[in-house]
Amino acid sequence: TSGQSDSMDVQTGPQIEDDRTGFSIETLRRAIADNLYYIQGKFPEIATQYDYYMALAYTVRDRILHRWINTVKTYREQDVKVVCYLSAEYLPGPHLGNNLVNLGIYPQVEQAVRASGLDLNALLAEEEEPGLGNGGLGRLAACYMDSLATLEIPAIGYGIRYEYGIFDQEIRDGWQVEITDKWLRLGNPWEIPRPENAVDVKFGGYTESYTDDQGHYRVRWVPHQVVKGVPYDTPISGYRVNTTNTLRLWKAEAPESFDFQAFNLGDYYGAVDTKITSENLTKVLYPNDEPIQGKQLRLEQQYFFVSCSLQNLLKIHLLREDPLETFADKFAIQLNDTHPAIGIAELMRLLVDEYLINWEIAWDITQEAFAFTNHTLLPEALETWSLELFGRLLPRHLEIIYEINQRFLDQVRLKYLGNTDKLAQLSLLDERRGKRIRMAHLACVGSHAINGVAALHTELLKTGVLRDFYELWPEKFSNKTNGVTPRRWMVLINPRLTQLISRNIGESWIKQLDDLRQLAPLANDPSFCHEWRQVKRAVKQDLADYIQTTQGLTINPDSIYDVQAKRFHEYKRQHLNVLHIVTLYNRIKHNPEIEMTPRTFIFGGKAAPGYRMAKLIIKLITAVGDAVNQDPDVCDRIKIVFMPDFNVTNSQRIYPAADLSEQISTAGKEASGTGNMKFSMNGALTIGTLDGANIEIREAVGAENFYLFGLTAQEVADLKASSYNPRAYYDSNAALREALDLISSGYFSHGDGSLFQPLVEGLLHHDPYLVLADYQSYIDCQDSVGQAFQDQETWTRTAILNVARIGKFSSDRAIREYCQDIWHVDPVHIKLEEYVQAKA
Ligand code: F58
Repeated sequence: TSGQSDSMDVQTGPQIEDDRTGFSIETLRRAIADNLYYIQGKFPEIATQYDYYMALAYTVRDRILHRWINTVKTYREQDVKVVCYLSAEYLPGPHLGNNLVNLGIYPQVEQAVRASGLDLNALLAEEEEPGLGNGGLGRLAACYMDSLATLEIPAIGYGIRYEYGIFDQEIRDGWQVEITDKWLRLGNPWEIPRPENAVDVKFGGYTESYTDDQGHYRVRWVPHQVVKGVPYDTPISGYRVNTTNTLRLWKAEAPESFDFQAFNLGDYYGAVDTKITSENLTKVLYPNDEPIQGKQLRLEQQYFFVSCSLQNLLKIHLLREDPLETFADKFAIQLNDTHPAIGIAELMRLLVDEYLINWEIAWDITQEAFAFTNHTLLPEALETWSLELFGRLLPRHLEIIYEINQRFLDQVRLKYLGNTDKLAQLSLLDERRGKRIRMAHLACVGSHAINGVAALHTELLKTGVLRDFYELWPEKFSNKTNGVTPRRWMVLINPRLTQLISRNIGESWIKQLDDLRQLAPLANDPSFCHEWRQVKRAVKQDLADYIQTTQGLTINPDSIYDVQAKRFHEYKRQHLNVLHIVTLYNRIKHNPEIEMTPRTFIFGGKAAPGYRMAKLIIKLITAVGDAVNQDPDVCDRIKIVFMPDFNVTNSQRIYPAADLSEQISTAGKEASGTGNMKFSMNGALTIGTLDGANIEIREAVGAENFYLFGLTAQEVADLKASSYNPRAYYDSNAALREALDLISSGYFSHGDGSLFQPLVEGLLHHDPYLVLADYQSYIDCQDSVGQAFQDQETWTRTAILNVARIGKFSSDRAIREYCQDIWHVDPVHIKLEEYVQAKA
C-alpha cells in the first residue's frame, strides 16, 4: 500500500456510486472487468498483464474525468487567471500510481486488483513512462504541474508530444548503447486527442506590406509551408482535491488540404512526402542536455509548439468574450528556459498582424504576460540562432525582433549616453560570431520577471551572464529555488517511510512539508530510530533484490549505498567519484587487511549520444566495476553497480535506498539540482560542494548534518583566473597520482593503455571542472563519511534530522512563490456538485 490511511477522503463534494465514478472495492473490480472487455476487447483467458494494466488505467481515468471536466468548466465560467507553463520538455513519470495516491484510492484499488486475481505492483510495472525530457528541467516542469493542481491553481502545461522520447539506455560491453523509445507503441490511456482544436502553424516564405481599409500600414506573412498542430490532453490530478489541470502536448500533422495541389498535378509521391515532412517535426526529442546549436528542426519544434499554444490561448480568451487588452490579466505565461522564448515575438505577431492591435499596446500585453526562468550558467549553453536560419524559417519574426531590438536599444542609449559597449552587450543580436539572435536577451526584454533556480544561481546570473540586464532592471530579478513534489518523491516511492512518518506525526506533511519538523524530537527517541533503521534496511534489501534479479550482482544491504544518479556531464564530475573508488581500491591492494566500511557505489544516468567524454566516463565506471567486483582481495568491501536506463521509473527504486547522495559538481556550475532534494527527503545524507541548491539544503539541515567539501564558486573563479595547473596536484599527491596512473596503465582495459587516455590527459592538462583541485578535499570528506557510518545510531539521527528539516524543498513552496511574486494568481476551489446534478 502507499502509506496513507484507508479512509477514502478525496471528495469534497457528494458522491455517487456508479461504475465510472464509484470507489468501493466491488465497483472497482467490476469496472476493471468491464474495461478489459469493452476497451481492450479481451476476455480473461487471453488477457495479458498489459491488458489488465490498460483496464485499470481506464478505470482510474474514468474517476479522474469528471473532476477534470468540472475543473475546465469552472475555470471557464469563473473567468479565472490561468498559469501557462511553456516547456519543450516534461518528464511526468508513470501516471497510474501517482493518480492512485492523489485520488486517495490506493488501498481500495489494491484490493480490487487482488479480488481480480492480480497483483497491483505487477500492473504498475507495465506502464511505459513518457520520457519527454532530458533531465532536471523536464522533471521540474512535471513537479510544478503536480503542485499547481494540488494548490488548486488554474494551470495549463503546454509542450510537445514527441513520438520518440529520450532514448532507452543499454549497456553493452560496458558502453552506453541508445535504443529508440517507442513509448506509444501499445497505446496511451492517459491522453485524449482533441483534433477539433487543431491549429495551423506557418513556416518559411516571405512577408509583404499592405495598407488596410483604414489606411494603416500592415504586414502579412506568406508562408512556404503550413503544419497542423493537434493537441493531446493529459489530466494532471492534484493531491486530495478535485482540481485536475491539463497537460496539452502538440503533435505535428500535415494540414487538411496538404494533398490537393500535388494530387491535381499528379504528384502523389510529393503529396505523401509533405505529410511525412510535417510529421517529422514532433518525431523525436533531442537527447542533448546542452543546447542544440544550429539545428533547423529544433527551431521548428520550438516555434511549432509555442505558436500552437499561443493561438490556443488567444482562442480561449476570445471565447470567454474578454477584450484582447485584458489578455495579461487572464494568463501568466512562464518560459521554461529560452526554448519557448520565440513566444515573445509570436505573441507580438499574433496581436499586431492578426488581431491588428497597435505595437505599443501589444508590447505592454506581452511584457506583462511573460516571465522567464533561466536554468543554466554555462555560458556555452546559452541558446542563439543564426540570422540566416532564423530569417529563412521565420521571416516575420525576424522583422519583429529587429523592431523590438531597435526600440529597446533606443532606451539603452538614453540611459548609457555614448556607451557603445553597453549597446553591443545588451543587444538581441550578437554581431560577432556571424550574427546570431540571443534568445536569453529576447526572453529578458520581453518578460516582466526573470528568475534563477537557486540562491547562488540567481546571484551568479546577476553578476555573470545577465549582469547588464540586472543593472538595467534590477526589479525584474528574483530567486525561486527549485522544489520537488513529496507526493511522488516520498509517498508514492517510499510507502514504508511514509507510513512510519504518518503514524508518528499524522499526514499533514504530505501537503505542508514543513510539518516534517515534528520529526525532529523523535530523532532522540530510540524506538523511533530503531524503526527508521528497519525501514531503511528493508528498502535497501528491495534494491539489492532488484539488482540481483536484473544484473545477477549480489550487494550487501548493510554496506553504505553511495549513489550518484543524474545525467552524465563533466561538470557533474562522475569521474571524481571514480577517482575515490580507485583510491579505495589502491588502499586495499597495498594493504589487503585494511579496515574499511563496506560500500556499494551505485551509478545511474545517460550521456548525450554525441558527448564522447561522458560516454567514456560511463565506460570507465563499468570497467572499474568489472575489475573491482571480482577481485578476491576486495572481499566485498567495495561493489560497483551501474544501473542502466536511469529514468523516472528506475529512479523511484533508487532514491529511497540511498544512504549517501553524491552532489559533487564544480561549484558555480549546477544551477540547482533537484535529485539532491529527492535523496534528502528519503533519508540519505549528502556529500556535496557549495553549489546550486546544495547550499540551501545544508543551511536547512544544519552544517553538522551535511558532508561538505571542495572549493567555493569564488575560489573556482579565482583559481581559473590565476592559470590553474592541474598537473601540480598530480605531482604532489601520491594517492591521486596512483589512481590516475592505474587508469592510464590499461589495468581496467585489458591492457589497452590508450582507452582512457583522453580522460586522463584531459584532467592532467586542462581539467576545466577542477577535478584534481578538489580531489583531496573529497577523499578526506569521504573518509569521514566512512567513519560516521560505523556509528549507526548517530547516522540514523542525522538522517532523521535531514528529513525533518527538508520541508522548504517541496515544489509546493516554490509554486506558492511563483504565484505570489510572478504570476499573481489565486487558488480556485473545484466542487463536484455540478456533475452530480447533471447525472442525477
Ligand atoms: C537543469 N537543466 C539544471 N537542462 O542543470 C539543474 O541544475 C536544475 O536543477 C534543473 O535544470 C531544473 O532547474 C537542464 O536539465 C536541460 O536538460 C536542457 C535540455 C534542452 C537543451 C538545453 C538543456
